[in-house]
Amino acid sequence: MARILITSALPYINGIKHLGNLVGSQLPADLYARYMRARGHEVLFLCATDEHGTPAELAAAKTGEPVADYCARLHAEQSRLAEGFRLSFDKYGRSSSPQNHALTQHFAGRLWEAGLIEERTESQVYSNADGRFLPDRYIEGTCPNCGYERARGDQCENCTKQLDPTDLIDPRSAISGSTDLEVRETKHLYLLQSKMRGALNDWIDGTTDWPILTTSIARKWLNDGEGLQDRGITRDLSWGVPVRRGTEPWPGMEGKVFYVWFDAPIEYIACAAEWAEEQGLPDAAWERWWRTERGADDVRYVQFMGKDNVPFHTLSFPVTILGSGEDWKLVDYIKAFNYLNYDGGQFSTSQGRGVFMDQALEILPADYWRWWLLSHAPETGDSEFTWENFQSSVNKDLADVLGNFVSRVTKFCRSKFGEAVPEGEYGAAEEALIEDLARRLAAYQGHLEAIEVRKAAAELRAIWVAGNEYLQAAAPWAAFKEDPARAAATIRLSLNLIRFYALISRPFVPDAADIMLRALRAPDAEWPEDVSAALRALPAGHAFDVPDVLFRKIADDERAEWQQRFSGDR
Ligand code: B3M
Ligand code: ZN
Repeated sequence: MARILITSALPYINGIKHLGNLVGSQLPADLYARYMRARGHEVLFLCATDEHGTPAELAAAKTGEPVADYCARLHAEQSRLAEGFRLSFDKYGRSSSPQNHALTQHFAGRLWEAGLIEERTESQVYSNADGRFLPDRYIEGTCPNCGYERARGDQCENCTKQLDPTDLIDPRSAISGSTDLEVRETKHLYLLQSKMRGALNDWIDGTTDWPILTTSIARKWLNDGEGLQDRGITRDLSWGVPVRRGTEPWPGMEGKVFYVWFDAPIEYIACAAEWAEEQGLPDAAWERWWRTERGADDVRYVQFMGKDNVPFHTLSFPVTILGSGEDWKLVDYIKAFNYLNYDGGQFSTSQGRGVFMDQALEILPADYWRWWLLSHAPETGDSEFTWENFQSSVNKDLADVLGNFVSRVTKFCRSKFGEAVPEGEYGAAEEALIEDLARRLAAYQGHLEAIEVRKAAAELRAIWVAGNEYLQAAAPWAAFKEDPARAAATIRLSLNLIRFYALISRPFVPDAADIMLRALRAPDAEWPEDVSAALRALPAGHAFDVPDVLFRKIADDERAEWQQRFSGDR
């Protein structure tokens, strides 16, 4: 039995996430966590809301709530949706937790002592009307290059020229529109990432089994000079982790907070501490996951994230960890995802384009979405959600293949043999199926262990199909008259197959799996280590119930209506 620490990238607090966000990290992380638990490993699966930074402040300002209240409300909302999608986090924490405050300040203190933090004075635009410094992208004005009137202080989106805020003609605050701006001096902390280049290179060299998407991004940033620049880790904001050196004040840094990308990954650690506190466990209970000298050397740590987050996890966060000089656990494996597009374009929060987590659960249960998203995970390249594809996957894979098998077998048995597993000797057809399934199960497990999500889904579907083909060929409804014993054997095997399907499908479709297991009165069944034994687990005479329809079909007119509703043209 292994110990596996799993984290998903932390969703930003501002607003409800769309299905592309879900499949880019949290959902595949859940698949892996569920599978590893089912195989008997000890798993700690953590995620949290990423609550600091300007977007959170602005979102709160928009609703008129104090930012702390806004974050508390959105955290509760995101937790509810995570439960709705059956994301089996051991803890869904908050980057604004006291644990993260303390740890972030602790790391800053250690990095300072190690000579990896430098204080620098710089000039920045201050808005008198807003009473705050403005980050570059919150300054708007006319582009000196192309004349576009809504260029941002970091870049003109019309001609793509990189800009400094002082390049803009007629600059104004993007928050209030005020032109009462001035340039003021302000002091900030810089993390001297470049000093850690050697250590990072050694570490990445030592990782032999990382997926190409991850290492290529890491190496590009590490070696092309651009990536490993010294990085400002503080901001002039009020919402965030106050700048301190450990528990000491930081002279000259009063009223400032750490930059959100400095404190967010540290929440992976703090979240374990939040988990231990919630469970009423001592600190040693979370430290054995995170501190190598307290046992975390034995832990396999796997991170899930979208590809845009890779540099922060392969460079910035490791700089924090390695630079501290302490015995913190480093990530062992990073699984990164490309993007999911929506119906010929992108998901867009501002235009209401695409399906968001709350809307998805309003129209269909979690399993429908889990199955489609995971079986189309954007692994090797970007992938695309279309309603036609979603409808056909749900109707074919879930309703016609898995759902129909369960309903046909249980109903036929009830009408011919009653609601209990019939007696019946397995013959050549059953043995051939068992052999085929044993091969397929091994492949399926291999894909899940390698976190090859689409391949795992494809193998699972093939396993469902194999059972259907067996049943179709054995045709117990026809055999029943001539050879009732043969029909009984087929049904005995098929009922056992439902149990087997439930167990192995559970990481993908947990609710359907639970319904199947309850109907078979086998709720505590465990992962089928041996197919032959698993398909004999329910003995003759074992009672069952016919479950309700597992998956309903999506009709054409519903599909058309949803397509219209989520198109963003409104
Ligand atoms: N919140 C960005 C994102 O969701 C960011 C991830 C933080 S992981 C420490 O894409
Ligand atoms: Zn321009």
